[in-house]
Amino acid sequence: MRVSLVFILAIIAAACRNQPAERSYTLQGQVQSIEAPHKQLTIKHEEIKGLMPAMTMPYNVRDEKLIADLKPGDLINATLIIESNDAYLRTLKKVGEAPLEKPPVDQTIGPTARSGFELLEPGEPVPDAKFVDQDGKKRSFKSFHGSPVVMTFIYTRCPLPTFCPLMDRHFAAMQKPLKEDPALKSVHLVTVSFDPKTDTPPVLKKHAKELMADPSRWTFLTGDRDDVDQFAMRFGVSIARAMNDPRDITHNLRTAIVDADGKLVKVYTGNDWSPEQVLADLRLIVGS
Ligand SMILES: [Cu+2]
Repeated sequence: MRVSLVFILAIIAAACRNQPAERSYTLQGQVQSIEAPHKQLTIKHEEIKGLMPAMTMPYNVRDEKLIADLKPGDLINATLIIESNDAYLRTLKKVGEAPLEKPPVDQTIGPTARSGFELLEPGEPVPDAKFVDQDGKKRSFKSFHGSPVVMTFIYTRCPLPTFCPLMDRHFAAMQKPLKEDPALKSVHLVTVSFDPKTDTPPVLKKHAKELMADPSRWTFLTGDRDDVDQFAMRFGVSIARAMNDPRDITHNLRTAIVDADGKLVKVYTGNDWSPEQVLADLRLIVGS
C-alpha cells in the first residue's frame, strides 16, 4: 500500500514537471531595437488580449534564428509563451515595415545638468524620500541608514514572469543566504512599487505574504506617485503610464545596492543579474 502511494505521487510529480503551466498569446507589433547577443528585441505592440495593454517591452527568444534577419521598423506577428517562471517568443514572422515613431516617453524631465533628476553615481548619497510601507506606516528612505540595502522597483500586477515577478523571486531567494551569512546579517531588502494606485499597503502586505517575505528583513514601499517616480528616476528607472489608464505601465528594471551610510554602491540594469552576484557584491562592501 505504502509503495503504491509513493509510486502514484512520483507519477504525479513527473507529470507536473513534464507539463509546465504554459500559456500562449498572439503578439502583433513593431520591432524597435534588437539585441542579438542577448537574444532580445524590444517590440512596441498592440494589446495582448487577456494579458497586457499595448506597450513597448523587451522580449526574449530562445532561437536566435528568429531575430537574425530583423531590423528596427519591421512589423511582426509572434507567439508569446508565458510559463510560470519564464516568457519568450516561440514564433516570429515579419509581415511588413513601417517608419519608426518617436519614443512615446516624455523626455522633458530627463536628466539635465543639476536639475535634481540626474542619475546617481556610485558613491553619491541617495536623497531621502517619503514612503509608506506594507503596514501603512510612514517610512523615509533615511530610516534604513545603518543597514546596507538592496532595493528594486516593481509593480505587483506586472504580467511578465521575466520582469517584476523575477525581481520578487530573486529577492525571495536572497533571504536565506542573507540570514545564514553572519557578515550579511544587517542587509535589508526593499521593494518599491511605482503603482501606488493599485499597490496600496494591504495589497503590498498580501504580496509580501505570498512571497514569504520576512518582515524583519524585507520591506515593501510605495508612496505619492510623483515622489516615487522622482526617487526611482535617480536610479535610472523609467516609468510611462497610459493616458487612459495610469495602471497600464511600461517600465524598465533597476536594482541598486546602497551602503549603510546611504550612499549608492551599484545599480544592476535589467533582469539578467543573479542573487549570487548581488550577494558577492554585498560581501565586498561589508568586508571593506
Ligand atoms: Cu514589470
